[in-house]
Formats: sequence, structure tokens, C-alpha cells
Amino acid sequence: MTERKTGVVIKNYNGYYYVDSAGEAAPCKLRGRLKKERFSLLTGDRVVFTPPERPGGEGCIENILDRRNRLYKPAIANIDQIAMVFSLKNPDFNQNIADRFLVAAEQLAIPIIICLSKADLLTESDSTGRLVCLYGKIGYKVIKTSVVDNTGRQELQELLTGKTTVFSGLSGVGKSTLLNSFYPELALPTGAVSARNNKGRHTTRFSQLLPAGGGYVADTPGFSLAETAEFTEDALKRAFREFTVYQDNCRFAQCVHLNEPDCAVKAALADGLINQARYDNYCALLLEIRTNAKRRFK
Ligand SMILES: Nc1nc2c(ncn2[C@@H]2O[C@H](COP(=O)(O)OP(=O)(O)OP(=O)(O)O)[C@@H](O)[C@H]2O)c(=O)[nH]1
Ligand SMILES: [Mg+2]
Ligand SMILES: [Zn+2]
Repeated sequence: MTERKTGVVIKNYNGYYYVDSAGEAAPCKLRGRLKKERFSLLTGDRVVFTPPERPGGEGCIENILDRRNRLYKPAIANIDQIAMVFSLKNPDFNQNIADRFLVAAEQLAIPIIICLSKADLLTESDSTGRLVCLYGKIGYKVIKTSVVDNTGRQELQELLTGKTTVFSGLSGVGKSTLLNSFYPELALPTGAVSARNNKGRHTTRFSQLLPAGGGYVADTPGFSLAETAEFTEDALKRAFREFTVYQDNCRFAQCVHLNEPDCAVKAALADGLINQARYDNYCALLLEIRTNAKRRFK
């Protein structure tokens, strides 16, 4: 009898779940009993399994352990943190896109690391420092990175160690390049921005975790959390973290900080305590939620 072990499903491919345990990934089938139950097994799930009896054989998943959280797109469970990569240049940093991504990620209640990539393409006089300061003050971990001069390399690598991290961000921001710089053995495909079209370039279509640095990373191709996000006005208010310290002082408890009188958030904005672009992006998202709601009830 082979000893049972616990492991992590790192991919579902060709009818097998690949279960990683102590650095070895074994192809496994599901125990029949589990198939009959209403189950869902995702990449990232922790399982109890019987390893293959000999190399080249197949193992068997006996039990699925409790799931802590999950992403929907890509479908991955038990994530420790999301690394949101925004390039400073090529493609240029766009605060509107960044704030949308952050709001979408906030709905997941998973810690976020903001990576401002390609720092080598900007000079110190550019607005990088301002961005680091803005998002840092709001409470995000912000790291400037460059694979050309190794900016931020050590800091980010330390944060990845032993954790399950999903890299997300628009196509061309440098996710795969960053991961390759830490873990050359991954040899992820990368490409020049000019060489890509909008669709069809991505190689990885299924969600998989790559064992690296004592933890796991997921490299999501041109992944856009924003596409899938649907949230309420309350969730939007919470997602703009820096508003929350003021909103208790708004005259109305249900104040959305738009046109209400005695709004403490707008007062903070007027005093320069809240970033104008952040506030503008908040308003734009609020109006979008309302427009969508109207459409739904028509
Ligand atoms: N100058 C500079 N270029 C970089 C840096 N990181 C990535 N690049 C370039 O940016 C381009 C896109 O990099 P990728 O790693 O393929 O981007 P990606 O985010 O994985 O893109 P998708 O897989 O399409 O989602 C490549 O030409 C890289 O060489 C950097 O730190 N500095
Ligand atoms: Mg990539
Ligand atoms: Zn208000």
C-alpha cells in the first residue's frame, strides 16, 4: 500500500489532475466516490492523494480539503496574493486602468502587490515617485521593478517566497519577463509589444500553478480582472480604501460622495487629502454601476 500524502493541484490537463507534493507533480485521477458527489476541483486546491505506485503510473485523489478563496478568471484556489503589474512605460501607465483593476481585485479580499514595471524606461524626473507615494499611502505594497537594471528585484522575490502568487495585468506589461528573471527554469514565452495582436498570441490557456521559490506562481496571459467584476455601490465605496477614514463624518450614512451636502470625502478632496484622479475614477465607476443597474431593470 502506498502512503497517502497531501498536495496541491497545479494543473488539470489531458484528463489528469497534476498534484504537487514536495516538488514532484504526479498525474492523478479522482476517486470514483468524489466524481459522484457534487464537487469542484480547481487548480490550487489542496488534496489528499495516493501517489502512483511506480514512476510513470497514475495516482488517485482521495479527498479535497477546504478552500480558502478562489479566483474565477483564471480559476485558481487558495491564493495568498495578487501581483498586479502595471508598466510605467510601453504600454504607459494609465491610472484609470490601474484603479479599475484595483477595485476589481479588492472584491476578492486577497492581498495585492502593485508592481510598477519597466522602471528603466523612465527617468527620475518622471512621475514614478508620485505614483509610488500615492498608492503606498493608500495602503498598497508598491514595488518599482525593472529586469534591465534589477530595480525591486530582491524586494519582490522575498515577497514571493513560499507564497502562492497570481500575476495579473494587461498584455505586454512584462509579467512573464519578471517571472523568468526570478525563475529562469520556468522559461515562459515573452514577446515584444509590437509583435502582438489583440488575440491569439497567448500560449497558456488553462490555469496552472508553477512551483517556484518554495511556493507557486501563476502567469496569467493578458489577464483582466476588470472584465469579470460586478460589484455594488457599497463594494465600490469600500474599494477606495482611502475614503473610508472620512466617510463616517459625511452627513448621510449612505452618502456616495457625489452631490450630497456635507460630504467629508469631498471636503478631504478639497483639502488635497484625496487624490483628484482617484476621486474622478471613483465617480466614473459609480456612474457605470448605476447605468448598468438601470439597463438590467428595463
Ligand atoms: N525595458 C524593459 N522592457 C521590459 C521589462 N520587462 C518586460 N519588458 C519587455 O516588455 C515586453 C513584454 O513582456 P512580456 O513579459 O511578454 O509581457 P506579459 O505581461 O507577459 O504579456 P502577455 O503574456 O501578453 O500578457 C517584452 O518585449 C519584454 O522584453 C523591463 O523591466 N524593462
Ligand atoms: Mg506573458
Ligand atoms: Zn460623502
